[in-house]
Amino acid sequence: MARYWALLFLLVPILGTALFVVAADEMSWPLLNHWFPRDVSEYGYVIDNLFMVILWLTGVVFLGTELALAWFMWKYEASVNNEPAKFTHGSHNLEVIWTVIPAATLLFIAIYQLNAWADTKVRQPENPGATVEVVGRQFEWRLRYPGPDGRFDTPDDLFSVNELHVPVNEDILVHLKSADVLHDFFLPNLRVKQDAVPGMKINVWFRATEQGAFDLVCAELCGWGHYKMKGLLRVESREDYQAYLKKLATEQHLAALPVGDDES
Ligand SMILES: [Cu+2]
Repeated sequence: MARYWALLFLLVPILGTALFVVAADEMSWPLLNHWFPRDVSEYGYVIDNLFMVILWLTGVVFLGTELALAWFMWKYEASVNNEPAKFTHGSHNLEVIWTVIPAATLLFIAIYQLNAWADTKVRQPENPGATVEVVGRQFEWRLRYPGPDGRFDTPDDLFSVNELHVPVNEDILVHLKSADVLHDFFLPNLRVKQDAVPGMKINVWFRATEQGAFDLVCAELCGWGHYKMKGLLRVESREDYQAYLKKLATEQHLAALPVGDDES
């Protein structure tokens, strides 16, 4: 009777695995497709591959430990097991084994992901097609383009809020800042996620391979209005991008006051 507990705990690995399979299988279960959003970036597959490698590693360990737990609960259930408990003082060999295996696994992941890290965090594009400054503040994204002269902090800088336009198939360089607290610049479809830290300018880059409108969200719980810190990434042709900048320039030069003048 009491062995039902072992069966109950056995449901954890079974249901856990089933949920992952269902969530990943968008063909059979389109409504339950909670896996990754569509990847529209040059390096997205690198991040996804790394994620899958780590998921398989941790998945196997998860199944192993959960199955062992259920098995021990079944085998050593007190009401059906009359043998007295045996106490030991541990095993030196076991300690060595379960220290060395995780250490080796972590070392493997560290080496395996070196290229992904380099591509997304170290090898900054030398001649980006567009540069934009993104400032997170409670609770919006403030955007600034350098304008025709290609330089920031000049009178022709262009400003907008929450709607980031970038040209397709070009390297985009983002100068990421925060005006108040920690925010997190997250472009799920481009697999780009970077904290915005007060007092720092952090460079982020990506290359979108498809035109369209995608989410730009804050992935850091940054205050009461965090939920509404939602912007839009519009990936468009170079012509449309230029036209957008021109429109911003016209609007801002018509305005009596500089639009979106940044306090940061
Ligand atoms: Cu935020």
